[in-house]
Amino acid sequence: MKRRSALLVVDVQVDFCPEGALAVPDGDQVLAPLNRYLDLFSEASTPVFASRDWHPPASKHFRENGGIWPPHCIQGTAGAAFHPRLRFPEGTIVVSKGMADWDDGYSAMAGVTENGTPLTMLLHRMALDRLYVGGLATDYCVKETVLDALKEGFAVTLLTDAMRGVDVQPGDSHRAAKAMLEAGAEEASFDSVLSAL
Ligand code: VGL
Ligand code: ZN
Repeated sequence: MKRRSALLVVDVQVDFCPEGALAVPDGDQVLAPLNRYLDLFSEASTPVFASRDWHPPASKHFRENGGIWPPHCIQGTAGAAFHPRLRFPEGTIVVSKGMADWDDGYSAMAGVTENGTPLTMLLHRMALDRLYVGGLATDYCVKETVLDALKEGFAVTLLTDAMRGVDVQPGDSHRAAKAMLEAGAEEASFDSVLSAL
């Protein structure tokens, strides 16, 4: 059966790019390949979702409250904005996550739209069952999003050239990619996506 696809761009926000509050090494390197994918998918009328880390000013996710991260992506701040060089098409659906002070919010599947609709529910309602996923960071939000999506029965294709990891421990991103593939994700290049659409 042919699957109905969506593109999910995970957390490409100012704070995760160089000079941001929680900069992912080479995080801005995802911009060019993602823009290429965004053009391709919007030309094919594929729905586009953009998740964002959207934390309250005090969160147990942050170091000062027992978490492991410096404060980042605080709701409404400049650092929480999508990177200005990302060209989201009109109609892109924004999904916010990590909004409660007890919530790490790593998985975009647990995020909600501006109307409060959970992403998973919306994907089912739109009859979308394959997700193409890229963004930041490979070893946290991309990984948790992909593992959740696979558990929920979605097919997932990793846009490997359009993601980067934090690598708190060297090799974390590599291990994350391996875990996602072992859980059933597929990998794609620009050309393979082009012929699959
Ligand atoms: C993320 C660390 C903390 C991510 C979010 O988007 O991968 N990583 N918060
Ligand atoms: Zn976060």
